[in-house]
Order: sequence, then structure tokens, then C-alpha cells
Amino acid sequence: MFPYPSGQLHMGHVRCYTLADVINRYRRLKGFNVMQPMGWDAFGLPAENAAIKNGIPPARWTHDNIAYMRGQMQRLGFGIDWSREFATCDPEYYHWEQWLFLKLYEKGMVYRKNATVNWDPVDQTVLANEQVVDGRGWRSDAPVERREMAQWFLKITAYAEELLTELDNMDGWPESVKSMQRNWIGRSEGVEIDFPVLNAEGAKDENDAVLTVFTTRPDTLLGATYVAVAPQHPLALAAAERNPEVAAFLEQCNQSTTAEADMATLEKAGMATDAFVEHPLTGERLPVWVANFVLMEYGSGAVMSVPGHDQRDWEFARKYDIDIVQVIAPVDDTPCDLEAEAFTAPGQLVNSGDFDGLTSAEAFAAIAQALAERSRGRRITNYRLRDWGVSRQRYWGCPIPMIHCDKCGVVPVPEQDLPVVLPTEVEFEGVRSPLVTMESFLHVACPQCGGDARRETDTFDTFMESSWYYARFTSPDANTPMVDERVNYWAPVDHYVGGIEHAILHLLYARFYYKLMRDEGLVPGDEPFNRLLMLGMVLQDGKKMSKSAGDAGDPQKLLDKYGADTVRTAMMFAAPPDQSFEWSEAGLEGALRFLKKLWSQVQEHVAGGTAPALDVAALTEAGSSLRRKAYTTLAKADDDYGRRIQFNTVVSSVMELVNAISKCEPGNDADRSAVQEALQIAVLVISPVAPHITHQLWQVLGGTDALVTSRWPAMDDTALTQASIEMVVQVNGKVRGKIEVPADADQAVILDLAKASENVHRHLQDKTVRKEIVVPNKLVNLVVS
Ligand code: ANZ
Ligand code: ZN
Repeated sequence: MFPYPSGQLHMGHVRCYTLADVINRYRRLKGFNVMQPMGWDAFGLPAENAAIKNGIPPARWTHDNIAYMRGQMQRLGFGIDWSREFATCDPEYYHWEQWLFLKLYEKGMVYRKNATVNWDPVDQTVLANEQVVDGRGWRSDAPVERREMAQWFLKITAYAEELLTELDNMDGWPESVKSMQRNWIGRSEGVEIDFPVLNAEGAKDENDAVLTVFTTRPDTLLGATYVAVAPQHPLALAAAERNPEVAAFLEQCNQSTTAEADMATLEKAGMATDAFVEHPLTGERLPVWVANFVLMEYGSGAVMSVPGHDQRDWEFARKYDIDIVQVIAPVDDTPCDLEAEAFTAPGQLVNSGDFDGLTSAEAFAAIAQALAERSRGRRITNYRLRDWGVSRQRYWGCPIPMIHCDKCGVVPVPEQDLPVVLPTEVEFEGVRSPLVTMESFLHVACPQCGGDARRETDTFDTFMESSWYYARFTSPDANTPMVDERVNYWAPVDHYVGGIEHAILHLLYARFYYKLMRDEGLVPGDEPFNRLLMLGMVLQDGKKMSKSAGDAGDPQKLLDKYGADTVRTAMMFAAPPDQSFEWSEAGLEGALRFLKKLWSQVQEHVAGGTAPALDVAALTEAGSSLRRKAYTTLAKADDDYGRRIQFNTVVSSVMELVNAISKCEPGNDADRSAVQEALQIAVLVISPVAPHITHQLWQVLGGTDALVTSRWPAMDDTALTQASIEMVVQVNGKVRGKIEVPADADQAVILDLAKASENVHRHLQDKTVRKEIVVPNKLVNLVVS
């Protein structure tokens, strides 16, 4: 995941890009053609805020930051193909985003409708959610109002089903991320039920007006004792016209948040209206309430309330003294006490007339059918996922390529006039987007009638740019829509590495966008990322380290003091990739000691003169046991790098190998070549983590090619076989001797050797062996009496 050019790298970046670089370098050693690209997610609010504060144009601020951060990445030794670099604020990039938007507009995948925004009445501007602090504008401190404004939407809901079902085939993604995406998409199967609206005389409305609700529990229909509508629902608005108290309640609801997360904790409140509906099966009269927890944006903005079997409805009914009726009885011994709480589990129907005795599942079908027969209901599938509102009333973003003409309405910018370039020489007055008053940008001839028209001044949500940049890396200079044929060689991404905070929105939008591009015939396959590595966070004092957190957390300071290899090694050693961990400088000292030891082992070895070619037959035990250690390390690292994606254990096993090398006392010249081989393996295996010193050490060890162009060594299984193993022998749990046994000896042979060993033999005299325990490769215990 490419970074936002905030100014300087933080430790989270160091972790993410080092991990990616380790994968890159390992795969290269394995002979793959690897592309590791880098670019900049360059649009966004911080650049604008900096401009408002310091008067520097966002473009300049952004490009300065990019230059600095690029330098830091180069200093860290990331093996990036810089020829592919771009920033999303480059017109050559966002040109194609505008192009796709127009294509989608033609296809009906883009539409415009009113949506609520945060409005700052003093600054006369829309605020982003982050700019609203405790309900007030961050600069004006004025209470923020909700306003309806026309916004552009992308129809992601048209892909909801595919976005959901495809998850089942995505083996390379962590289960946790897939489940977050499933919940976000939120598929529910249920029934839409029409409740006829009654007029003031209590009769059915002559136009057969109905109140439609969505329920996932049609089996509870006979237990509905009232219906509730959202404060923005037409029935609520009509009731407010008739009753000022209802109007005041709606006003109050509109001042609080609509965020679904806040809904859960919201104190439930409602008000009865003078309206009634008729129960579609019993003909009973049910009151219509307005309730603050009913969302206008979900289902039909109305619910049938079943206080006996829905906890929220139960609490509401208790609060407002509404009837609670039981229609579901437990089938097992699940406790059910409607005096204490709702009974929400499925069960068997009671108090439901003809449906009594059916199970919840049977009743679902039967009631759905009964409603369908009366034309009062239909089965539907609902998604929690909403269409993607992409308009932002901000300056520093990709201009939306639309024109407003008084005569023709909204007219798309003709393809040949793309890109609509964002002016970069701007001055801010307050927080308002400079585009709104910039005549040179605003003024345009209508493409349809040629008359005076105005450009759209909203820009795209920056998630638009981050939804397809990875595909652009394959052909960063393509002058054809979005990508060119090179995308077929590279895409989809083999390994995507990034932060867990992007587990939902970014990844969902990117998946959606990829499908949009696929449907334009632009990219191969259905999904953009084969394998996904979700990083845990780097913490300091328990908080995410996203800002420079003192010297200990400033990568630049650490690079200056320790150098890139030490910083990289400490970062990889600290924790497995998916775990969050507390950063501390102590790890750097350990990493530095290890790299110094590797360095001096190599220097010491070469100072002893050239080792002869390896002659396995001539090795002493010292040599062959070192070989065994070297090849065990190689095999484990291969597995850790390639399959487990766990690099902390690679570092620790190379540390062990280096210790074994330092302890090895070569018995002859052949053993010296085993040392040479072990050093080469240590250097090569750790090179993806510490590429700089290993490059040098490789040459010192006689490497003729650069290490980056070398290959991962072939495994030598014969090095792993051990001629003999030493085992401890105990008698009644006390150590009485040690024996050498052939590595392939079976249990009987081992026991014979154990009993024959001199000291053990003595302790067995005049005793009966009651029990014989053999722990392979370790010990023999003889229980005697
Ligand atoms: C009656 C009922 C009885 C319900 C019962 C639940 C349990 P999911 O699963 O998330 O789709 N609902 C429907 N539209 C709503 C809205 N706009 N705002 C708030 N709540 C709404 O949830 C579906 C359930 O959420 C629906 O099923 C409805 O309550 C409620 F024993 O209908 B239920
Ligand atoms: Zn026109």
C-alpha cells in the first residue's frame, strides 16, 4: 500500500516497506522477476490544512514531502523500481480516473442525488468528518449543521453480491479481513411487508397507500404491536406538519449523528404520531411511531416492531408502555421471560393463528407466501453496503469532470477535453475551496449548447485514486485509458502488504474498481490482490506510531545513528508481521551486535586464507555438524520467507547459525570449507533483511556476482543426515551414562547399547527392569527395582 506523503516516514512505514522489500528480495533470489513499485497517494486534506495554516500551495507542500520521503526510502535500501513512480496528483494519472468516471456515467453506474453533509454556517463550507470536533467546525467553532447537497455516487451496490461471494475463493487473504468485508457488505435475506396506511377516519386510504417495512423475521409478524419510521421518513414528515411536537422531535433527531456506529449506543427515543396502519394479516390497527434508531438509509426506512422478540423493540415498548406479545416459544430449554427481556432466538410459533406450531424457518416461508398471495409482501435481499458517495467539497483532489449548464443541466466533459486539470497556483481564503471563486477554472463553454456554463467544483474522494494505482504501476506511462497491455503480464498483484486499518474501505473499493476495470476490458482476472499481508501496528506507549514520536520513533534519527541494515533487522526481528508490538530502541542494540558479529566472523575467516573446495568425506564432526546447522537454517528460512511469511524467525535462526560458526573449531582444512559454506549461507539468507552489509560480505567471501543477482542455494539433504546421536541414559530418573547410537538405530538396539554401557550396567546389577522409556534422539530411562 503506497503512502500518503505526510512529510516524513514513520515507523509504520518502515515496517510495511521493509516487509515488502524482504519479500521482494527473497523472491528475486528464488529466480522470480519481481516488481516492487512505489508511488504517492498525494491528494487529501492534510495538504489543504497545511496550506490554510502556512500559506504554502498544497501542490508544493506535497512535492516537497515526496522528495524528502523518497530520499528516506532510498536510504533504507528498498529495492524499488523508481522508473515506475508517480503521484496521484499528476494529471497524467487522474486523467484516466476521470475517463473511467465518464464511461461509468454512460453505463448508468454513476448517478447524482442529494445526500447529507456537514455544513459550517460561519465559514459557509462543507466540512469533512475529521474537521468536525465535538459537533463544531474546527476553525469557526460554530455548531455544524446537516445539509442536503447533490453528490455523485458510484453504484458499488450493483457489485455487492460478487464482492461477497468472491471472498469464498480468496485463499490468500486472512480470514479476519474477509469476515470484516462480509459484515460490511451485510447481506440479509428477508421479506418486504406492506402495511396499508389508514386515514383519519380509520379506513384504508383510497390510493391504497402502504407503509413498507423490511424484516428478517417474518415469522414474528403476528407479534408486531406497532410500526416505527425514521425521522426523515415521509410519514414522519407528514405527521410533523400536523403536530408541532412531532416537528420538534424530528428537529432534535436531525441534530444528532447518523453514523451507524453511534446508533448502537444511542439512547432510544421516539414519539407517537396520529397515524395508523393496518396489519396485513389480522387487519388489526397498529400505531405509527417515529423512532431515532430507525435508519432512513437502510431497507425502507421503517420497521415493524416486535417487542416480544427484538430487544431494541422491547426496550422501546417498555419505555413507552406499548403491548408486548409472545409469538415465538422456545423449542428447547432456552429461557424465555418476556418480563425480563425479549426472546430473540428462533423457535416455534404461538398466538399466530393458522401458523401456530410451525418452526421459525417454516413460518418464514409460510408467512412470506401468505403475504405474496395477498400482494402484501415479497422476499428480498438487502445489503448494508451503500453506494459510494465520491463527491468531496474540497480543493486538493481530482476534479469531477462534469459541467453545469443552466439550459442543458449536467453535461459530462467530452473525452477529448480530458484531463480537467486542477489549478495548482492557488491561495486560500479561510477553509473554502479556492475553486469555488476561481473564474479561470469555473468558466467553461457548455459542450452541448455552447453557452456559458460552470465546471463542477467538487473533487473525488481520494479513495478513488487509491483504488487503481497498483494497476497503473504496470504501465505508468501508458497514454491509453488507465493501463496498457503490460498489465496482462503483471496483474493481479501477487502480494499486497499494508495496514490493518485498511481492511475494509480501501480494500473493498479497490476490489470494486478492479471489477469495473475488468468490465471495461482493461485488466485480467476478477480480483486485484492474490495474497494479502495485513500488518499489525507499531505502537509506542500503547498508541499507534503514525506521527514522529520523539527521537526513538523517528526513522531518520535511527538511520543516522544505526544505519539502514540495523533498523531493518531490528524491525523484522521485533514481531511476526501480523502482530502489533511496542517499539523500543533496545531492539536496535541487539540487531547491531548481531550484524557486527556476522561481519567479524567473515573477516576472521577470510584472514585465515582461502578454504579449499568442500570435501564432505574429509569433514570431522565439527565440520559436519556445522554443515547440518547451515542447511537446517537454509530450509527453515526458505519456509519462513516463502510460506509462513514470518521474518522474525529467519533473523533468530541466522543468529543461531552465526553463534554456531563462532563456536566451531575446525579440525582440518575440510572443516574450514564448511565454515566458508556456512558463512555464505548466513550472508545470503539474511540478505533480504540486511541488504547492504551482506552485499559487501558476499564479495569478501569470494562472490563474483553481486548478491542481488545470485540465487538461493539448492538444498543439500545429505548435510542433514547425522551419523550418530548422543543419548543420555537414566536409571530411575538419575543420569548414569551417555551413549553414542547410530542415527538410524531402532528402539531395541538403543536399549541394548544403553544397558551395555559400563556405568549403567553396574546400576542394573541384581535388579529387575520394570519399565523402559526411550525418548528419540534424547534419552533412555530404565525403571528398576
Ligand atoms: C421485525 C423483527 C422482529 C426484526 C424480530 C428483528 C427481530 P439486518 O439483519 O441487519 O438486515 N430494520 C429494518 N430496517 C431498519 C432500519 N431502516 N433501521 C433500523 N432497523 C431496521 O436487520 C434487519 C432487521 O432490522 C429487521 O428485522 C428490522 O427488525 C430491523 F424479532 O423486523 B426486524
Ligand atoms: Zn448547455
